[in-house]
Amino acid sequence: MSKLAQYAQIVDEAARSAGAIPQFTESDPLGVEEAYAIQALSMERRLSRGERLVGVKMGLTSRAKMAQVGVSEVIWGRLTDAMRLEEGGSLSKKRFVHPRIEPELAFLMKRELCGEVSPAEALDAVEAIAPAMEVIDSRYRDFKFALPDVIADNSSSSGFVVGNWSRPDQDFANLGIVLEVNGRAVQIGSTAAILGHPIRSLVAAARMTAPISGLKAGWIVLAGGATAAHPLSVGEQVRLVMQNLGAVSIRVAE
Ligand code: OOG
Ligand code: MG
Repeated sequence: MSKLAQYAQIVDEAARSAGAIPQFTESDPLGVEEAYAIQALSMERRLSRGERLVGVKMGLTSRAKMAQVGVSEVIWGRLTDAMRLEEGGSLSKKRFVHPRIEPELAFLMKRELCGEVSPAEALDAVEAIAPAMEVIDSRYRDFKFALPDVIADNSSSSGFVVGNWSRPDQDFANLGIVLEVNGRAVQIGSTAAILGHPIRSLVAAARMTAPISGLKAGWIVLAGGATAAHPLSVGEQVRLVMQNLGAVSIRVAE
């Protein structure tokens, strides 16, 4: 087995067993391209077990997120059907190492989008938008990583929940965001925190996924956390309220 395939097996098994691993970069100064190759190989393992690719997540598209994890490059990862959580449902905390949740805006793609595109072209490829939350769970000890580590680990993605879809022909440049836990606001922000306008995240997604032929019709694209992420505890009821777009919620079970 090649080194990259071995690393892919390590992150994949860490995700399946919810066991923390040391950072690869502690012993091996991986490059970004190698890291994306590991991500692709670990995703192949999931797909060979029957999971289906349903979209991508963008990461570190806001200053709050960059500051929280100490990495300041935009990254992306893959979403599968098995990662999708039911709106209003619950997640089982023991399936994760140290899960956090963050408010996101989701795009539903009407058609393919690949390579260098303008914000107007990106918007034209969107079928709908929705409030969403992503559950991130770095497989690295203490949630600490360097850029290649987090990319290899599917950019920490481990779950997502999407609310009701709305038409994209409305102004979503600066929508208010409140992330509530048990009815109390824990994070407050705006969609403007996402690269100044969330559509810029979709433009970046089209460019960065060009090596896999870009975004496909029917895919979901998460634009990236607009605020810092909230660490989850058992018993919490988490709800995101997004101005004009509605709310989405999830409960944290044992
Ligand atoms: C990396 C993933 C970042 C986002 O929305 O910015 C991300 C992490 O924070 O562990 O999903
Ligand atoms: Mg995220």
